[in-house]
Amino acid sequence: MTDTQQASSSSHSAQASQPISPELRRWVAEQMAAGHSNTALRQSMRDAGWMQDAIDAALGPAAVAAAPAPPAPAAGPAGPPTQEPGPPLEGAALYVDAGDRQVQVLLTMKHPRVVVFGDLLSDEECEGLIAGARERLARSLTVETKTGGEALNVDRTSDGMFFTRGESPLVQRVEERIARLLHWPVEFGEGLQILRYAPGAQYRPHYDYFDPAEPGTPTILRRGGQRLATLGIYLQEAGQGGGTTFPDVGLEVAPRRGTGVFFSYDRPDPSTRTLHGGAPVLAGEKWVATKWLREREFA
Ligand code: PD2
Ligand code: ZN
Repeated sequence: MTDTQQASSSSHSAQASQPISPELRRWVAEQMAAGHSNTALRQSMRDAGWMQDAIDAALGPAAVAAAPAPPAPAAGPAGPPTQEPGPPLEGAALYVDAGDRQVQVLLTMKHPRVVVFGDLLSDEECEGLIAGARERLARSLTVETKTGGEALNVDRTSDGMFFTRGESPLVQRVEERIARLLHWPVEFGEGLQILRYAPGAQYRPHYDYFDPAEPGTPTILRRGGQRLATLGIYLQEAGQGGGTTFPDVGLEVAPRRGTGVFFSYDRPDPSTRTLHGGAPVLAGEKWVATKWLREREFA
């Protein structure tokens, strides 16, 4: 697998004779339109169990010629998107320029790809986001990949809300800073989500990408494509507990106010080691903002 959404092996199972369904043709056209390479798509299909003749039929010269051209990259404040969201970290930088702020680099990890940022938001910005969200909180839902809808989830006991992108000067400023920091256009991000965890609340370990094997995922992906990366920013520290955990690698990030934890996943697969959770809050209240970055414009 490469940087593409996986061709679901459940909907396109490997057989002796593999007809190219309209659904597969659509998937190929969407992936090409999103700018994924022919080589990457071939690897995705191989990984999903397709045989070479079916891959050639789906991705040969005739199919490629019939597909729409990839769109011109969107020019956001961070410039055109690169392959993956993420900060430039060459030369073991201590700070990353986020436009209106020099953000500290506190920790980097390669696999999973994790970066912890210090001083990403000021105390006033954290308080402003909490104040704007407080009256709009509701028990958190999670996106249901089984149906493409949303549902209450016992694994997630926080309250939450979403700001619309750019809905206030503060939200806009924070989003522009994130776009510069991670070199990913504002338009490719979901609205900022705010979560509040009361004592005992937690978010059990999960992946943030949409599981390609689930039947509701194609519906979800129509709006902006796959999630590629997550940035969580702590707005208020719990008195105790509430760290962000990465169980595959034994990492726990302390939820210090103004600090951000970024992680990216170049494929929607557990091999990215991006299983992560919000540890139970043991005392006080934890508030966190989450920004998810998509493959394409999230309109
Ligand atoms: O609140 C957190 O620490 C947390 C942990 C894991 C939030 C999310 N995931 C999320 O919003 O996806
Ligand atoms: Zn998560």
